[in-house]
Amino acid sequence: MPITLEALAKPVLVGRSSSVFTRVTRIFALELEIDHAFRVVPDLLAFDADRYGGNPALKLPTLLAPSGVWFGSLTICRELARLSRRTLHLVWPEDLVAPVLANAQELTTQAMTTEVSMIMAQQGGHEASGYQQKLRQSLENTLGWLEEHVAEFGSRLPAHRDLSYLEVTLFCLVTHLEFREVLPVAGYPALDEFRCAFAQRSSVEATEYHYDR
Ligand SMILES: N[C@@H](CCC(=O)N[C@@H](CS)C(=O)NCC(=O)O)C(=O)O
Repeated sequence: MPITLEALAKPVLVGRSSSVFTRVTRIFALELEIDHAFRVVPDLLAFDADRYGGNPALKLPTLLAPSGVWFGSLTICRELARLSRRTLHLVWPEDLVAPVLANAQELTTQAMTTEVSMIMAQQGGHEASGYQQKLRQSLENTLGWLEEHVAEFGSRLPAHRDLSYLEVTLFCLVTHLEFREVLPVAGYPALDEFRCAFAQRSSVEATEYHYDR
């Protein structure tokens, strides 16, 4: 059915409760107190863009808002911030001027993408190819780098921040690796400490990963 944005009573987030990129947007929506609806994408192998809220890349999440259709987690989080009545101090990727923070953001979002590729490749039922082995190595190298540097992030990010895209994405990545049993985080004590500290937020508790029925 075509999307009539004007008819929306409230913004609709199109995604999955088991999706790493969707969780990023759900945490932002809760922290920003955006009243919204959630529409589940039932089949990630569907070829029809309408199933993904209209995203021609066949990816989720997508936000349907009165202002238009927004593709991808960062784009969505920015629109949620514009829609919000709250004046939170948000830290975006472009605010990360220290190399360690900018690199951490790059590596975190790349690791999320790598993990998605690994999971989607398994759905095809293929045997592990040389490229899939490279993806795993890339993920392990990246987790090693993040483990080495994560203790610096807290002190280098602005002290008075309410929320940073870096910390939300890193939290969603680390917990998703556990949830999908891609990589046990037990071997990364500093990342695990970060995870425990960030998990104190109520927005985290309300967005626990689970499979939609
Ligand atoms: N750049 C996108 C990436 C979104 C993405 O990869 N989403 C995954 C779900 S977590 C997806 O759509 N997977 C289906 C596929 O890769 O075909 C974003 O930032 O939201």
